Amino acid sequence: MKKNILVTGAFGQIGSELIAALEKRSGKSLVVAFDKRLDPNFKGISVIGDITDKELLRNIVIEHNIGTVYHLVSLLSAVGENNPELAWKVNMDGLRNILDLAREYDLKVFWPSSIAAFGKTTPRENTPQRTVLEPGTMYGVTKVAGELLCQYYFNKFGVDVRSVRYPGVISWKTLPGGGTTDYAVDIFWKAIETGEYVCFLKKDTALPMMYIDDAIRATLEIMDADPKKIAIRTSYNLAAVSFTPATLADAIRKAGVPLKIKYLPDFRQSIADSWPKSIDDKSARKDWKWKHQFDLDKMVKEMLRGVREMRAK
Ligand code: AKB
Repeated sequence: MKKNILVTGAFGQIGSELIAALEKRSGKSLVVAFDKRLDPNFKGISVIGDITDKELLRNIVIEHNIGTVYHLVSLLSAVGENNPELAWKVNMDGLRNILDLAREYDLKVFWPSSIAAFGKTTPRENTPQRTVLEPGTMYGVTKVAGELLCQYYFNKFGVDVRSVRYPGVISWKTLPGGGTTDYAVDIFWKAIETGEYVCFLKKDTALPMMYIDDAIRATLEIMDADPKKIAIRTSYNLAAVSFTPATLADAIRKAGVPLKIKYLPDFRQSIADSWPKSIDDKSARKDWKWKHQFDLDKMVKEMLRGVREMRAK
């Protein structure tokens, strides 16, 4: 019998759009959504619970005949710094539960790492796939530990777990929750609502970013790839565009939206300063043919259209 799909962190920024994409193409496979809170607009099967509750997850796997898990639950960089203990618990215990169940029930797993796995000692321009990993945030620590855990479960137990290091993901349907790259989403809402934005990063802080459609496609493509092509079982570097707040503000103005911007950096500045400015993702491009489709102008156009559509609802 065809096995079903579980998405954890289902109603978050990436989960909500991944579920829609999976439902579109999954044929007869059911997609089961797992999160800590219900989305009242979600029409499919959902289970509400705590990712650290392994027996609950086991019951879902058995009851819903799960064969694949997209494990997206995570506390992001900024919220993680406000509660490092919880970040460790949710991010590490959650991943460990999923990997243990994958081993027991032969599940295929996707788990995202992040540019947060890098730190101050990493080369910041065109950051290579294999390089120094000394993150300065608890979120980053859980990403490095998580990458190694994934590789360990693959080597030791044959768990087919695949991963990419997401850059900042830009989307309009669901807001991101508590990251350092969130400014690049907030700015679109403020530009349209008030024409003014106060940015929590300095104007010249370059960070790697990606439009949500590219992030979802990368996620599906790495999971569809022939296992023989997945040479990296920690996590693949993944890139699309890199820009600063000032460049993004210019691109929004160029698209016809007047925008005044002020810069008031807060604690997130030092997180951003420890991350790469740009990423070398040639391994992903070579191994499973990754190719981004959204450059800065195309992304800005889509974001402005999407935010306007949401506001009209
Ligand atoms: C964050 O800013 O914490 C995330 C990430 C880059 O992983 N968006």
